Amino acid sequence: MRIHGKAILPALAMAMCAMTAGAKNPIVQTCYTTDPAPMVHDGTLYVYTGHDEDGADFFWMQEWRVYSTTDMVNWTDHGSPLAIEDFAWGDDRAWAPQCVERNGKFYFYVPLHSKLSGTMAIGVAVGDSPTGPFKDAIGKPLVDGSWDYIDPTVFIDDDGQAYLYWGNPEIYYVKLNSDMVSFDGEVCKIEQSEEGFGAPGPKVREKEKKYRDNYTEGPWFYKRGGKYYLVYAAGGVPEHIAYSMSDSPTGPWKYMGEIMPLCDTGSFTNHSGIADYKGKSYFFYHTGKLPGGGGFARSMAVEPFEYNADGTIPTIMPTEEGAPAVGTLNPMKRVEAETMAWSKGVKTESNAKMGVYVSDIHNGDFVMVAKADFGNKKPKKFGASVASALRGGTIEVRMDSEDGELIASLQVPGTGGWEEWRYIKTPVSTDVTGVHDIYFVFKGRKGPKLFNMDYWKFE
Ligand code: FUB
Repeated sequence: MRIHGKAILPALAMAMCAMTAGAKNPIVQTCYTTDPAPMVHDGTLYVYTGHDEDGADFFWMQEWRVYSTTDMVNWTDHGSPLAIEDFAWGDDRAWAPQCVERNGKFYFYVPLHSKLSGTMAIGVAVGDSPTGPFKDAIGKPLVDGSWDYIDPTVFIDDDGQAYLYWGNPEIYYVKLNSDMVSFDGEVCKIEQSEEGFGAPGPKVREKEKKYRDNYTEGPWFYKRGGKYYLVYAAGGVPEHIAYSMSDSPTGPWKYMGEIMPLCDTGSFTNHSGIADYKGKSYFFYHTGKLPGGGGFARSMAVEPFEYNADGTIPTIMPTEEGAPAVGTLNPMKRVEAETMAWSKGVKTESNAKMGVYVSDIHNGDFVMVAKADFGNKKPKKFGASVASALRGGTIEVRMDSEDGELIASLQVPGTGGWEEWRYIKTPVSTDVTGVHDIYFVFKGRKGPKLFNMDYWKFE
């Protein structure tokens, strides 16, 4: 690097890289992740997402995925614990999900195309852990029979009453029974009005009239400080995010304005979810910003924000930086390779025995974890669980940037199969202390897949 013809000292260049490293948007680089729905449970923030297929020309989505973090910068890929084939009555369009916990069970609400009605429906799966496994809770749709029936959002009020809202372009709700998988009575439709949502309902809108806004889809329903919030995609396509507030869980609603205005994100949809975690508030949404991304190749992103003193939500703009760290990662214990703050080139796969692991590793790819806190440990060894059906390669362990100081170099041999795992160790060449971003830079023959990586640790 040169400024005014003078070379900046390599150490300073490295320090600058270290300052700018960390997490970035989009949160996940190994596949496209859509329609993020956050849930905090037991000190961990989980996000449930859809999954746009590579090269898709529509929302031909097959599965839902789960990611988690405890520091907002390193995200663990839990794979896909729920897919279309888990619903015998569904055949297409694994769209925007939400998962909530009640009495130790996790209820995963999803829209999908119904074989029964030939339109969209909402199903509910249940599991004993936030990452599943999940199974269809009732063997049939919870609601079925309309193309409007997408994008479920669920909130359990302080009195124990749970509400399920959903819909595009109408807004519907039911009061769920305490079993979370049934409801009594009819599906209710919210009467949209200019006061409530910026425009009257889609059937009575005047074509030529310019309204303040209009509800489109993707509701996110929650309560804070005694007020109810309905955050949603608005304005038709392309979508921005707006919200309404109410003193009661079923309205009347008051339109409160835009949260995330129309921006150049490369995606004509947007879809939001909001959660408080470790004393801060976070706004999740999606963009088309991952390389190769677009309207049918979307990726979740996150922005920290603070509510205004009166409980209203400020304008939130998409950024590349995303959320700052609210914790560190312990590199001295086993860390799953699929826990990462950023990566280049790699994918993840999973199987029943190993769970999720990093795959598609080629020469020049890397995985980075942010804020690894070595304290004063000065580890002597670095080890990783790896598998290769071909000739393997090398894991270069570098500090603070992709070409930062090399602290270990692990030679990965062919192990006899892509799922023939071996744990291999190598010495650490430097005394490493303090907090660092760690880059695992993969090297080997140019062209072929090198190896898979399941977990790593410093000893
Ligand atoms: O991801 C498919 C659909 O696109 C969702 O259900 C909508 O909210 C929009 O994001």
